[in-house]
Amino acid sequence: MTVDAIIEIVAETAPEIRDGLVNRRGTTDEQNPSDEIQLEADVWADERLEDRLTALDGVGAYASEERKGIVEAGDGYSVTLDPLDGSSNLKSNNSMGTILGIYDGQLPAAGRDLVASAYVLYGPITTMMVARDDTVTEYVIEDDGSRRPVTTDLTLPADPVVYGFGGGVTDWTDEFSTFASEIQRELKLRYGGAFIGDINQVLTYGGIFAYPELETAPEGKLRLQFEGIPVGHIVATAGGRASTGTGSLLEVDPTELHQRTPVYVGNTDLIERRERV
Ligand code: FDP
Repeated sequence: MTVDAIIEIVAETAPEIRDGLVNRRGTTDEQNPSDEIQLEADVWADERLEDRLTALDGVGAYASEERKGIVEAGDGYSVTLDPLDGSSNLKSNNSMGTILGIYDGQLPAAGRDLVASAYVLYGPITTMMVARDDTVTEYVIEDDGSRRPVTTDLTLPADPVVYGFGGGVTDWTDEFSTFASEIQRELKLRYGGAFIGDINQVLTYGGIFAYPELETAPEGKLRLQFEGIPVGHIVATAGGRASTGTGSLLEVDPTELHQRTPVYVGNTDLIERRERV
């Protein structure tokens, strides 16, 4: 069925994206719709995935963090991609990811329209986390693009261990600083600068990731449609909670494709504590 085929295409493309990074570390002269300078790798990964996904029967629309508009492809699911999440890590050779959302509805779409979400992590090994049918499965992706499940029914560990908070400390709001100083006394810092790398730490060890609202950017940095909702869905399906800091991230109705949002994801009690501050 189409949902399987979409996930399959992203998995099959992952080794090719990984292999192609080495010669695409430079920047382009272009900016993405969020006014960030695009890397050659961002544009290339987006084009690869757009070509393959829009050719699939049952894909109705394709949208990505790297292009302004929606590519209409016929009738069927709306597919969103952050083709290379955390691509500024390419310069320093650190982890990056690809984030996928599959929505049964027109874009921009809310969390309730998601039928599946997934991410690929380009770490020392290539893995894929898939949330669908109320369960999360972690796969290893082999060099030929095939997938092998390594963890089924993945759930967040009950006792949280790690935290990662984005944004400059001097740009944090007083409210967030108060919350952060409590957490910093309880958990161990793990922040690598790529959402997917940092989220995988939280799903593995338990804890909290936040890219909060900032004094200079009240909407934070991460994109609701391409990053917040799909990753929030994976964390919620694994038994955690995804929030804007004041309410569920999965209940937000996006008004613009590229809108940003504060993101808080991780163990439910930690996220609820933030919502109560
Ligand atoms: P990047 O700018 O490298 O694409 O998507 C935005 C993102 O990375 C996330 O992956 C990451 O969590 C965050 O930005 C890192 O931002 P900071 O550099 O401000 O820490």
